[in-house]
Amino acid sequence: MRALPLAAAFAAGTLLASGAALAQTAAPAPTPSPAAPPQAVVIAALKTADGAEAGTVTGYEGPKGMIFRVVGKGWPAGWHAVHLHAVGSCEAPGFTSAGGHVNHAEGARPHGLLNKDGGPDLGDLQNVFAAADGSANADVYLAWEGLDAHESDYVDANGLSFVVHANADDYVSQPIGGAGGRIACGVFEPVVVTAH
Ligand SMILES: [Cu+2]
Repeated sequence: MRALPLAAAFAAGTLLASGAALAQTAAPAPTPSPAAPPQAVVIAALKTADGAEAGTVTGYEGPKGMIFRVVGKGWPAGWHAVHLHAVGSCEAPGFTSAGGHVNHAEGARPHGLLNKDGGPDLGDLQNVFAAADGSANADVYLAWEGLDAHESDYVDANGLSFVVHANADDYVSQPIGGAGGRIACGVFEPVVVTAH
């Protein structure tokens, strides 16, 4: 539910208060309504190189960045790099059709969340750990602060993919932090909000 504009909410509250005063009754203390849950804006279904389901990634947008909720299954145990890749295409087995990390020819940045020479690029995210049973659960955050681009650059004509790598990202080395091969991939689709 969309929040009321502040002025409208204030006016409604004033009317309620004056009505209660006219009726000479004790108005119950207003109960704060719970904050609206975040609304997903994009979702990707992950698949492995052999076509098996590998979980989902759901993106939530905020004013200064995005949370990507990762729910993985069937991943090799241990740490894995996850990145946003620039093309919405996941052709097995190599997933090279997903292209490189989201970045921009103008003002391109080197890879690495811990890179001291101008990183990170626009596809860099935090590593995700998979348990012995292959499950993985994490929220990874993409901050737009200090970046030249924001969400409008992500779902462009080429789309956008989420790629899981074989190894952890060291957050420094080029071009992908030593993350190794691509073991799972999913194309982001917009989440369509249906009216009730
Ligand atoms: Cu990558």
